[in-house]
Amino acid sequence: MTDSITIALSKGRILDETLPLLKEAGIELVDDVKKSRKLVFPTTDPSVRILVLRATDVPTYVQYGGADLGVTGKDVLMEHGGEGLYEPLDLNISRCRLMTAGLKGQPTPPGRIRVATKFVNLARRYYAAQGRQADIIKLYGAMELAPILNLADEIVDIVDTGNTLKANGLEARELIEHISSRLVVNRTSMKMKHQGLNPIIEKMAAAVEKRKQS
Ligand code: PRT
Ligand code: MG
Repeated sequence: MTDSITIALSKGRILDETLPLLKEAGIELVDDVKKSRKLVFPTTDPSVRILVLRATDVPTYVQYGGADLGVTGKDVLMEHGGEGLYEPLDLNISRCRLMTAGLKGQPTPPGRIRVATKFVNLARRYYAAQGRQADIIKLYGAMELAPILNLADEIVDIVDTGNTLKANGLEARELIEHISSRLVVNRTSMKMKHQGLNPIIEKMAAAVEKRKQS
């Protein structure tokens, strides 16, 4: 099915902001994603179907061609590495910052430190680029606990308002990257299905521009 298109979306907060953009590109879900237990959704465009996945699985599906297009956070893409993917469009949604953080008023100790994060690849690259020695500890959630329980000197995590850090006695330290969600495209699909994909990418780009204007 060379002309059918599969789009992988991230469930959770990114999904809520992606659906209106897709709608402006003429693609609407037939079912209510929130109420359904389906993983594959038909759309109002018979040639387009949508997968709703964990954000961290989106780059993997698109890389291996399980999906032609995907939407996920830049943080997730940086951790994945972006292999096999084009990143043609910044959707300017789900914006936040990727930061280092530690216990308030306790500066990072000199020398080798322990860093807890779910972004292990990204953190390893970041500290190496800074010329700092860091042992990276993989966690799957509640990173804020790690410094409190002396599991780590610092964490690498997403910060939006800063309320989560503050509520746990932590403070943000260094900005690693400004984050927003991106449209990614499988490299082979981009060549083989450009006739189907280009109009979607262009319409989504127009929808993003329109929002910037208003
Ligand atoms: O639940 P699961 O493990 O599958 O993933 P998830 O919880 O990371 O998914 P979800 O739905 O929260 O979406 C994650 C994506 O949204 C991230 O990859 C970012 O690209 C983007 N995003 C934008 C955020 C935030 N803002 C955000 N505030 N992801 C997470 N947060 C969390 C952060 O981890 C921290 O716990 O919110 C807390 C910080 O918020 P403040 O406002 O207290 O600073
Ligand atoms: Mg979550």
